[in-house]
Amino acid sequence: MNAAAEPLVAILMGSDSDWPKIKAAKAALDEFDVPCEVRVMSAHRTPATVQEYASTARQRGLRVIIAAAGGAAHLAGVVAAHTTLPVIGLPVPTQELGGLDSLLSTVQMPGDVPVATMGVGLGGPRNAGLFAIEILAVSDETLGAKLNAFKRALEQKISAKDSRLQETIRNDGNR
Ligand code: RP5
Repeated sequence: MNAAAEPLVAILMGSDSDWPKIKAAKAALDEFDVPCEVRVMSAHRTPATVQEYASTARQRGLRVIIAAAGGAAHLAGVVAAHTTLPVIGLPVPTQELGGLDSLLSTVQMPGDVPVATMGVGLGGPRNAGLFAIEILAVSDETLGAKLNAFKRALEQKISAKDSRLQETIRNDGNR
């Protein structure tokens, strides 16, 4: 897979003001060479565009949709209402209520319309990208192997941090 190929993942956001806060989702997809498209559309400001996009997404070859929004964050839910593709909800932090508003509006879906909601804050966007990759990897062995390598590298990274911390604690104790 590569970025020039037809997109398998869509990253949608309610406003371009969301982009700086969520672009780690695309960085994760790029890291794994998963082609994606990035669009701004709003459940409230451009509802017809959202309906058209979501209801034709599967036939256009998309496999997973990440939907990010802040405040009264209904984008992921509305997208999920119009598609059978898996939808990953990404609540965007807000100045007013810190993102709790976005989180609750995204996660509290009624039964029969699932949205897999990520956390608010730094980890959420990256996890949205990685979760999309994990969904694709269910039927893609190459991607599965890349995820295994990623997990091994993560293990090594944290183990190195642990060794460094032990060293720091020993040195502190010797002072
Ligand atoms: C939401 O309203 C968007 O997802 C964004 O997080 C928030 C504010 O949008 P702007 O007023 O910055 O365009 O729909």
